[in-house]
Amino acid sequence: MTGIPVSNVRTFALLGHSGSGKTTLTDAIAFKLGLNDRLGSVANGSSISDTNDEEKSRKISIFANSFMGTYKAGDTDYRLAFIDTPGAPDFYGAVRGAIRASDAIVIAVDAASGIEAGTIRAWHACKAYGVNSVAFVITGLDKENTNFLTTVAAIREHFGTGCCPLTVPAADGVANILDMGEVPAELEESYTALAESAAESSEELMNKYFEEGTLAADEIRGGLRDAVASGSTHPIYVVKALQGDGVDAFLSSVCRLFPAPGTRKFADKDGNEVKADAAAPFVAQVWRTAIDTFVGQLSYIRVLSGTITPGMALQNNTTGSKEVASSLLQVFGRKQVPVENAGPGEIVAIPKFKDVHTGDTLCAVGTATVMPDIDYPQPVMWMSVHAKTQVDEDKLGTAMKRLADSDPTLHFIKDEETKEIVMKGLGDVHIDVAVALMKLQSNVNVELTVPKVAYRETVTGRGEGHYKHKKQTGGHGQYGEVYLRIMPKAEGEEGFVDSTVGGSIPGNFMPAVQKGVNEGLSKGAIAGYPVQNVKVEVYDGSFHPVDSSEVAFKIAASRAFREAMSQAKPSLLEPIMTVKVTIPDSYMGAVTGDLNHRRGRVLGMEMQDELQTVTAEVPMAELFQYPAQLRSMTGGRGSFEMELTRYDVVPGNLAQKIAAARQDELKMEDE
Ligand SMILES: Nc1nc2c(ncn2[C@@H]2O[C@H](COP(=O)(O)OP(=O)(O)OP(=O)(O)O)[C@@H](O)[C@H]2O)c(=O)[nH]1
Ligand SMILES: [Mg+2]
Repeated sequence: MTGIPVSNVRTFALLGHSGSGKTTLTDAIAFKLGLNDRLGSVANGSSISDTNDEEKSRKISIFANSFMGTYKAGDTDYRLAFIDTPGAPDFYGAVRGAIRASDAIVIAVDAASGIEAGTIRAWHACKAYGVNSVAFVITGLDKENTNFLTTVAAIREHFGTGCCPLTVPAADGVANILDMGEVPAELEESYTALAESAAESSEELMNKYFEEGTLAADEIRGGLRDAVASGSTHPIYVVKALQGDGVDAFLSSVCRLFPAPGTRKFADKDGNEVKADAAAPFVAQVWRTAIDTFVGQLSYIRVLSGTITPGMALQNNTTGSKEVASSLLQVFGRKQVPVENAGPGEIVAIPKFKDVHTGDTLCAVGTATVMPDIDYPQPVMWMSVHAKTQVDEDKLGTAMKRLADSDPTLHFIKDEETKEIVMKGLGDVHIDVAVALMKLQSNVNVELTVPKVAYRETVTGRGEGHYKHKKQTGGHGQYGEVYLRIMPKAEGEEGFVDSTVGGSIPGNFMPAVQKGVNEGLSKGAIAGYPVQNVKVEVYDGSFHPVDSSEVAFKIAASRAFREAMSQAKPSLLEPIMTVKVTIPDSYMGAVTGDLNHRRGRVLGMEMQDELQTVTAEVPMAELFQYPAQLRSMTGGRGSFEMELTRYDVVPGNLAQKIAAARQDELKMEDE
């Protein structure tokens, strides 16, 4: 038992651009909280947070790792739960989970790089997903050519004058501006901003502020808590994590100013508030699922209400399964620290549930609460996955399931048209890491290829087809004759129309005729791709009272279809994606030029917070390598999303090439 009341729990996540120093700060905090007996380092692979082999070799975070510890601020013990998230857009799914689990967000800004695409994305995510309490931490101030006030100005310029420095560089490290006594001239404006924010929290303070023109540090502190809770003030901190400077000042302020559980309102699917009451029935949401080499599946929960203890019986209100919390753990790499209980705001990992997934709601038996799903970004990159050997093939299913269970942004889909297994993710790094994790977690080796495009065929004109299938030499003969025409299908029209009159094709053979047509539709006329958006009208034919059969009519229909297709100006269709590319303004020329190069059509541009969003329609075939190319074009400052919009005609010369390649492929399949 920690014995720490819910009002003294602080739960926050670190967000920011990749490389902005989140993990380095995490190591400094973890060391301060005594979670580690030495200061971990990203650079030398000893970080308490980046412990996966892939994280260590790439020197980036991939997972959202959570930590809990106790910190004394003044005479009071506080329970801190915090999450280090990855900054790379490829692992943005982890960030969404972490936001759901947190009451406050701290955005890291590297003084050497300033405000980056990842900083802005983090800020918008807080707004979009209901976190009011957002603070900033300036890192990297020990680097050359950096300046504290310049970075503060950049933050205020982007995110408003509610962003005010609270801890600042001082002669002997870092100091809290409210403890400085004499505030240096260059920080006076910041101090005034803090005083004004604090004054707005109560009438009493407001009156005093008007009368005296300023407030004392303690009065400001009192008012700031409300201002941080409501999001009218965003504290800016300075931490020199590598030197250990400013960590205490940061943590003390987090304890004093950040909101306690219950301040950020969590409501269930029906809109009922789930109160942060340690004595209420237990409710928690799974915000992350991890695969651990030793214990298997680990479900990370954020407790919303009530208190959980090891051995407790639970129900999963999302899947309906009955579960038991075998143990409560904190996991840092290979180290597992048992936790005795967890109450509102706390984060623990629970191993070996039967049927629990990310986003599920776990409750005390008899409690019906279901939390809203966590919203994840849609995939923007896909590759086909092929097992290297039969041994790999046999284990591929398990490997894919493990990965998909632990990463809601990674999808495996069997494409029925191309017969390939397609892995969809948020970018090339995401896909590369997934391949590495398959090897690491399941010892499965796979190769990737650019996916086959699911082309379609259609017609742009009308065509007539006729075939008489007649074999009447000796014995039981075969006879069926079909006349049909084919044309583009208008919206709402039937695809197959029987307009025969006078029983030229008897009704009982019409299903066989339709089968023959369907066979033709599934194979196409140009390159063997399925045909869509055509109308087939069967208008005449003939039959023989003895020799006609279903088979004969099916053959006749399929041959007539082929003839009609070839006359009806068939064309190849390809999937067209609508893409939204978000980039700093300076990359506009390069990015739109490149989109044109990809046969894209720019539909519009929109500017927000110095970022341009270009909307364009681009053929899917041109986008498979786009995430990596966009990154190299924009130095990692671009991001994009896309979705399938429609199918459109492939230009003639390209269509010929595709058809030729497809014919070769079909020949190979036949051999
Ligand atoms: N000089 C200096 N280097 C820093 C500081 N903070 C981080 N670094 C270095 O910058 C690199 C990236 O730091 P990380 O802490 O891994 O950054 P991150 O934000 O966790 O990055 P992602 O996990 O990729 O999003 C590492 O080599 C750190 O040692 C700092 O305050 N000063
Ligand atoms: Mg990191």
